[in-house]
Amino acid sequence: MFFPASIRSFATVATTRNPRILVTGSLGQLGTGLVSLLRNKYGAQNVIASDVRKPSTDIKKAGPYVFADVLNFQQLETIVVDQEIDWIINLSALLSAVGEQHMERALAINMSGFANTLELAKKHNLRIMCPSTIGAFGPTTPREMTPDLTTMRPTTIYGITKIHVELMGEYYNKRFGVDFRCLRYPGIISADTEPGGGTTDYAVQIFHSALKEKKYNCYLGPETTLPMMYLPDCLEGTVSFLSAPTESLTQRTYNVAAFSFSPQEIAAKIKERIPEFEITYAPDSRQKIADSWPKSLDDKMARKDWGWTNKYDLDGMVDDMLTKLNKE
Ligand code: AKB
Repeated sequence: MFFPASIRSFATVATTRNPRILVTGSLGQLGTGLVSLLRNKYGAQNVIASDVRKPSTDIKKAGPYVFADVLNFQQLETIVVDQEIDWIINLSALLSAVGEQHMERALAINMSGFANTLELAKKHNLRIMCPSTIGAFGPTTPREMTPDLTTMRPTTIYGITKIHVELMGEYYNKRFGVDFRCLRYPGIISADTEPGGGTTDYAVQIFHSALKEKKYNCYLGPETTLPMMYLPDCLEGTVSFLSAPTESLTQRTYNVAAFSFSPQEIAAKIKERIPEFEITYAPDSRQKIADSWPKSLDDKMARKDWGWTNKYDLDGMVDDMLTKLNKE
């Protein structure tokens, strides 16, 4: 049966009371910061953080935290019903490099886990957001200023599962009116939280090594340019996208970009600030993955439709990362 999107619009929820939000996979690189921003905006008690691990005491103190495994539909549904959830943000995923090592688990979490949350969104009238990635593109995609709609033949399990997320979410939106929203994130650089198992992780590790050891051995070659973004921009952008009026969205999946750099470019920026720093290169299996991804993204639709903008450029990000990590 076809339900027009307007019937399932969530504008009513947003205008009558703050949304109640469940964030899955909240202990990953993005989750802690996203939960905290959402709590500032919508109230601490309205944002339920969840994951399959024990949280730190600080996280536990900051607001509600529950165990939630995206593979367990019934358990998720209990949380959605008991906690009167309106929005679900599914951050549970295995990233590109680790996904190649644990293919079955990546398929399960990234596809079946997402399918559970999407089905819950349909059944309980939820807004659902699940990130996609530059990894959804592939070696036959145009690599410069890659647009939202283009050739997409990813060659990693991660990319394949994220294309699945995009297509299934858009299908549920068209067919059942589910308010599905999706951003294609570039590599995310963060000071307080560590990435895990991605191809772009080097862009975080390099800062830690530069400060501790004054050297870094990079697993990607010097000229491997990839799109990147600083975490504060990623989080602000995500919250703004989540709260954008449904009518402003002309599509459901958007590229978002900030700047691009290669290992030799970021190393030069660090060396300007830490002159003793030296980088060496030992490309491994992640090189092939990085070579199949875009060098830069065209995100004009996100900028036009819901006002996406990045505050940090490359120099601003490098300065802020070094300041924050130096304080630790
Ligand atoms: C990864 O490297 O796998 C992720 C991504 C770009 O989605 N950081």
